[in-house]
Amino acid sequence: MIEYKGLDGITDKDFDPYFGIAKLDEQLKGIPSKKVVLISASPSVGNEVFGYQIIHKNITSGVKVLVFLNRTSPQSYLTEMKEYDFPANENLFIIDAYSGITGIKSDETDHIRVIGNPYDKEEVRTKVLKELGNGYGLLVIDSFSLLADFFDFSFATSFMNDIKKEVVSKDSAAVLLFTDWGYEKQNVDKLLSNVNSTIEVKGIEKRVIFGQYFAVLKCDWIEENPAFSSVLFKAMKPGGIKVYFPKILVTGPTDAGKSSFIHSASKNAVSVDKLGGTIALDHGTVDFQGYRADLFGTPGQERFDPLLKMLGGEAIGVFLVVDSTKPEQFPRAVEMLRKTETYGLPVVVIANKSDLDGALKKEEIREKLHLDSAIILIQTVAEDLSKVDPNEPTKLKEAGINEALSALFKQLT
Ligand SMILES: Nc1nc2c(ncn2[C@@H]2O[C@H](COP(=O)(O)OP(=O)(O)OP(=O)(O)O)[C@@H](O)[C@H]2O)c(=O)[nH]1
Ligand SMILES: [Mg+2]
Repeated sequence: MIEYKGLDGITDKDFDPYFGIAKLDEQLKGIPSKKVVLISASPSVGNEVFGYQIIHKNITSGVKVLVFLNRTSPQSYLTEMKEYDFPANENLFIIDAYSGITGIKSDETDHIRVIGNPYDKEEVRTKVLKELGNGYGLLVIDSFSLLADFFDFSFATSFMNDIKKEVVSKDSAAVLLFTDWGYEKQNVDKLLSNVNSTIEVKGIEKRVIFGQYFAVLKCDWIEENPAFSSVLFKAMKPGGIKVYFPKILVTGPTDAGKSSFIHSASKNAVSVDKLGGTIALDHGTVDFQGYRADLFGTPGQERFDPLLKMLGGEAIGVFLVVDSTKPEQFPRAVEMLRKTETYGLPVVVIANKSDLDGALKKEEIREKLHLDSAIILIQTVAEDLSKVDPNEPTKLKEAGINEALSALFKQLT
């Protein structure tokens, strides 16, 4: 049984397999057996990485995955997966419906089955259904739209129905990668109505594509039917699909620990500092539980206040860092939220330096900051106080950092 640990670190063992994609697994609780999922991309973005990510997640969790491949050769497929740091293992099996088209000879192995004549509908159908009968946790078709191009849409749809019957009887599941090249609407609608869940993958386009997002269009195993929001993502090489937050602001009074927080949360942080104090900004990229976020830190000193509005522009969430021993700075903290014009965005308050003598308790801080009960407050503390160098961003303990990141990330999608 495989595990997916979301932002809460919760393992949901009822469902199997999973997408291995943050937010998607949180919204849909994985891919239950007997279900068929369509990943439908617009032509400008491509959805192959969704396939790689799903395969990787499942084969590394002990789920046997069968890939029906007609888009490229098994060799280049495996090479590309490796570029995302997703190596093959003994749980991955491929049906090669590509080599026969190119005339390149491909040999059957334990893990690669070859379709001799990929132009023969019946050979394709029989070979896939027969192989599925041998028992797999998941079938991935890459690509379903190529099947429709190659034969015709009605074959693709009837083949999908056969596959559906087979996965229902064998307690398996299927993911179809589909690119909508402008097929007839009634064909696409029929396909969408026959699958259990559809996830669309699209680009945000303004002359060039400057962002990509996915959104759950439908899902028949989530009962309450919540409104699924669209989720920005980046496809990283290596790393795969990360839910992406382009700008999160980190603000708060002088010396509270903003730079320390950013440096502790990210691997590559840079600061523009003078004698330890930030004079322009901090920037760091965070990778956490399948999420990626860019953190931007403001200076705390009032003489830099003219920068605050600019730094706060386009932020989608805020960490407000305060020094737990300095309630006299709390009005300043609230003023900084106002000056960055981020008031009203999701905010998580970080009560730092909770190790120091005189640090206020959580409830005292909430009261003195006049925090609404819905706002989450997390205490953080430096890792090893004997190693605190006053001229360096201090390393904060990971537990507090992780608690703060998951508290804000949960509110952002
Ligand atoms: N004791 C203790 N010291 C801390 C802690 N976190 C940060 N510090 C120290 O507090 C000082 C300020 O930390 P920074 O992270 O530079 O604070 P800042 O909010 O970025 O400061 P400005 O950029 O000047 O506004 C540094 O000397 C840190 O070593 C903590 O949890 N405990
Ligand atoms: Mg700083």
